[in-house]
Order: sequence, then C-alpha cells, then structure tokens
Amino acid sequence: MRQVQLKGIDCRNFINGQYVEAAEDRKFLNINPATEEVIGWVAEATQDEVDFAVKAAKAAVKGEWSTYTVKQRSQIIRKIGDLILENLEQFAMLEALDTGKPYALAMEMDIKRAAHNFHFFADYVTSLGNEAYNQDNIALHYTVTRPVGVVAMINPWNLPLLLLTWKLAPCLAAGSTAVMKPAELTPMTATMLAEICKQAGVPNGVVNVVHGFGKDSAGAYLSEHPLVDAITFTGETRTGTTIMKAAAPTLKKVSFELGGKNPAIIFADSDIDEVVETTLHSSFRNQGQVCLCASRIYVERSIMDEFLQKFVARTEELVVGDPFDANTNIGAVIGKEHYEKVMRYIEIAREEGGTILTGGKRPAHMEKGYFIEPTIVVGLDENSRCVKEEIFGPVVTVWPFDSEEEVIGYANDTTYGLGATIWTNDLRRAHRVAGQIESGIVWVNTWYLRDLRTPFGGMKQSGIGREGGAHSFEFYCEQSNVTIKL
Ligand code: NAD
Ligand code: 6OD
Repeated sequence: MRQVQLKGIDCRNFINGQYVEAAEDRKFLNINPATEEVIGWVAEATQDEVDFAVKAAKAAVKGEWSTYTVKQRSQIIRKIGDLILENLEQFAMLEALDTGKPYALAMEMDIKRAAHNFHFFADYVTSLGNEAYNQDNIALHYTVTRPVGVVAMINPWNLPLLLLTWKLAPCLAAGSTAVMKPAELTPMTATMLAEICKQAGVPNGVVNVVHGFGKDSAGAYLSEHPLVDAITFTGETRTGTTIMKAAAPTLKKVSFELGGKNPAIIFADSDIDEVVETTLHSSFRNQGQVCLCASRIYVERSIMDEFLQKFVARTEELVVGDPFDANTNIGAVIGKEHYEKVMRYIEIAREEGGTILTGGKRPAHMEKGYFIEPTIVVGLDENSRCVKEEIFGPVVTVWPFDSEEEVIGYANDTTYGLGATIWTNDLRRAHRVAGQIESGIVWVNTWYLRDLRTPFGGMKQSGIGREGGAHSFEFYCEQSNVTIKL
C-alpha cells in the first residue's frame, strides 16, 4: 500500500461554483470512527444557503449548461472520472478516515467505482435516441427529452462517493443540475468532488454541495423546496417516508433506494468453497454496511454442518483493525450510535435464544474506535427481531431449510425486497427460484456483480423506481411526445 498522509479536510458548502465561508456557530465536528478523533469540521448549511444553492441550480438548468451539446457534456463527465482516478489515493484516504472502512476497500470498491460511474455515463449518453411511431401514415409521433431540472441528492454514509456519483453522473449526462447533500457523518469526498467538477469544466451552479443533517436541516430544506424538481434518496426506509411526505405538496419526482434484509439461499448442489468465500464478502464487506449484504443465510440442511464449519473458520481469519493497515479486512462501523445499535441487536439475538458461533463483541486488541467482530448467529426463530429487522452491521443469521418451497417462503417473508443471492448448480432451479424471489436484484452464484446498464433498485419497502442505464435517464429527464398529423 502506498503511503498517504492521513489528514482530513474541513467541509464548506459549495454553492454556485465556490466554497462558501462558514459561520463559526454553524460548524460541527467530523469524527474518525476508527480512532474517535476529530478530523475536521463541517459547515451546516442554513435554510438560506440551501435556498441559494437550489436557485443557483435552477438558473443553471437554463444557463450556459443548456447550450452544451451531448458530446461536450460527455467530455466533461469523462474528465471528472479521469480526475477522480488521478486523485485516487487522496479520495480513498478521505473516505477511509470518514467511514472507518479499510483504505484498500475504499480504493478498490468506492473510488474506482465512482470514476467508473462517470466513465460509464459519459459513453452511455452518446448512444441515446428517441422513440418514433408512424401511425398508419395518419400521424407521426416522436418523443423529445429534456433535463428534469434541479435534482436534490440525499445520500447515506456507507458508500459515500460511490452512491453520490451513481446519481450525479447520469444527472449531468441528462443536462440536469444537482444539489447534493452528503450524510452528515461522511462529508469529505463530496466536498472534494465539487472542486473536481469545477476543474473538469462544469459551469457554476450545475453542481452544488450543502452539508447538514436531516430533520430541521439541509435534508428537510431540500425535500420541501418548491424549486427542486426531483429527489433521489438513498438511505433508511423510514427516512424515505418522511422525504416523500415533504415532497408531496409540490409533487416532486422521486427515486428511492432504501433498506434491505437480503437473503442468501444455498442449495446443497452448489460449490461449497466458492459459496463460503463469496458469503464472507456478502456478509461482512464494509463491516456489513452495504445495503445489498445478505444478512439472512439459508442453507440446505444436508450441508448445514459443513457450511457452518467452513464459514466460521474463514470468518475467524478475517482481520479486524486499523483501516490503514494493508492486512485489515474489517474496519470500524460508522460511529458511536450505530455501534451501540448493532451491539444491542447482538444482545437481542442472545435474549431471543440465538447462539453466537463467532464474534459478538468488540475485538480485545482495539482500544479505541467502533469495531465489532464479524458475528454469526444460529438458532433464531424466523420471527425474531434479528431476522426481521435491518441491522446493517457485521451480523448474519444462518438457518437450515429442507425444500425449495420452504426457503422461497422464508426469503419473501420480509417487508424488504432489495437483493437476493441463490447458490445452485441446477440451471432449472436457478431460474425457477430467481423468478419467485420478491427482490429487485437477484444474483445466482455470485454477489454484487454489477453492470451499470441494468435496472438497480428495490421492491416492497426497499425502494421506488430503478436507476442504471436507460432507467437513470428516465429519472433525470422529462419526455414530451410530439404528434404531427400527416
Ligand atoms: P438515513 O436515512 O439515516 O440518512 C440518509 C440521508 O438522509 C442522510 O444524508 C441524512 O442526513 C438524510 N436525512 C435523514 N433524515 C432526513 C429527513 N427527515 N429529511 C431529509 N433528509 C434526511 O440512512 P443512513 O443511516 O445514512 O444509511 C443507512 C441506510 O441506508 C440503511 O437502511 C441502508 O440499507 C440504506 N441504504 C440503502 C441503499 C440502497 O441502494 N437501497 C444503499 C445504501 C444505504
Ligand atoms: O452499485 C450500485 O450502483 C449501488 N447503487 C449500490 C448500493 C449499495 C448500497 O449500499
């Protein structure tokens, strides 16, 4: 691992092409969850500043930005991706300091993917066309698209730059403009990205960053602002309902990526060693704080013992520790409150009669920081809270099943429907089961393998709408149909 200097940045709001000076009484501290040390301060935007950002973005929709050709926008977006890669180590360092995740993971997963988001949409936008229909030579119908306008982007803390750029890249490709609110716990990479966008040639007002919290702060101000045309939100299901209510009076377009309680279904005919290796990732990557992590693992009874023995052994080999140590697999969870929430769920698992096969506590060698050992629980009833509620930490439950029908029932017995994983070498079963799982994304014999052309999003209380490829453009554009009588 190359040496980088570990130093946070102070986070000012970025409005209409410049960082705005912050009033002393609006600054809050940013804490590194791996050390509990202060790494900088963040300027909480006032309601006036949010209003200023939204108005700048509104003016920019019809300003210089609207005169750029698709090719020009594509070039700028590509350049943003290039600049992210040029600053890969700095971005990864800030992301690891802010989140407590391993630096190596930030490099490989978060930051490289953030660059790819821009490179992908820079190409994709150049291939888009419109629909046209000739109605029996009576009329010609065709669609024209235009930017949806000002998009508020409200983001979570788990994959800060990855998820923010997943929204920003198609927004810019579509010619829309953005006011982005990073999570209050992870403001640094968004702040740095604003500068990168400017360097790449994005005109003033097109990309704005406002910092703050949800309620009575930047998140709420954006959700209710009458000049915001659309909101893309990633975060908790409960927050999604609050934002939807705030957006309702002005009928904003919404795209929501929300919580999950994702099942992994492991049939006896799968390749068990491959299953164990991938299940380590789907359980504990990013400390289990990926919305797609499979936290409910169902194993066909005949291989349950073998699976558990191998899975526990490999889990115990994972190194929990300093995010900047190259040997570390598991860093800190996001902060004190979340640490306490996850630890409380581990206690609940015990109270509900579960057996902790491994983990279940903070690692003895970590004196400071919000570290939790990767934890495997068995013996819980299907209706227990740890099986039903999203924990969003390094905790999984494992349960045996006897039949395909039974396990489909377990998998679907949840209010969520985001991602599911199926392990089998039986082709017909793979298709049969995949078609019956109530989930926006189903992976067979893999996990979190992404192609950005595909629709991404959740069913049930895991989301509204889909983003990715053409689906993103449906959201970041408006369409009109023009009919010409012949
Ligand atoms: P959160 O809902 O607490 O916060 C997300 C964002 O919403 C933050 O920026 C926060 O400031 C803002 N917010 C909070 N209250 C608000 C309000 N009243 N009005 C406007 N904005 C408000 O979520 P989190 O704790 O940051 O992230 C973890 C959650 O996100 C988990 O539930 C996880 O499953 C989910 N998530 C889902 C996906 C997905 O793709 N489906 C991806 C990542 C995370
Ligand atoms: O990979 C993506 O595009 C995506 N939206 C991932 C979301 C992960 C949630 O934590």
